[in-house]
Amino acid sequence: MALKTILIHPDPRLKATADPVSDFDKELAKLADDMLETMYAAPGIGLAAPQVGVGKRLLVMDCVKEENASPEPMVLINPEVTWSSEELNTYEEGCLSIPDQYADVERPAEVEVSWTDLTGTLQKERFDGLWATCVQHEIDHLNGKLFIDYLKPLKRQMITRKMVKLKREKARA
Ligand code: K1U
Ligand code: ZN
Repeated sequence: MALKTILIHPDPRLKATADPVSDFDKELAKLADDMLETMYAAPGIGLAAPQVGVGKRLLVMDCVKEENASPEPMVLINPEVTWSSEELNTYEEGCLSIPDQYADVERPAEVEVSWTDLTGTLQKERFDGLWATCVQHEIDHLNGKLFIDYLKPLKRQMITRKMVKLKREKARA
């Protein structure tokens, strides 16, 4: 397994719509493994392929936060939200592509998602709580959308300016 570099906003690759996956091969399994390793190392609870510069509709997540609980890694390929609850939930979201910035985002509290797993088998599941927030955040990444796109323009610009400064400092170091 290998750690991938996580892109930092602003980057055009984070604004692009990712392409559907058609080849369920060893290369895809290796990408999923590398993304899970990168997510756990960050640490994070989710990661979408565009965040590591790969324009494919693939995401990984594990929202088990308790220290002694068993991990529950999930790999979702070509995921689609097939149902959303009317009830909404607000969660203070973060993003590995926008380090150290957090903001409240309102989303459907429950969603049903269908996807293909690494063996090419179709799966469907209903998510709630943090899992529902995370899967929607990650599917947004596949559509070139970031959590800051839900914020007021002024707040979004402020965060973007901070990220431009951070990237400039990182490039100099
Ligand atoms: O997509 C990403 O950038 C990952 C992001 C996912 C996410 C977080 C919060 C709400 C929705 C989606 C993160 O994992 S940010 C880091 C984070 O939330 C976390 C890190 C360590 C422990 C627990 C949470
Ligand atoms: Zn994110």
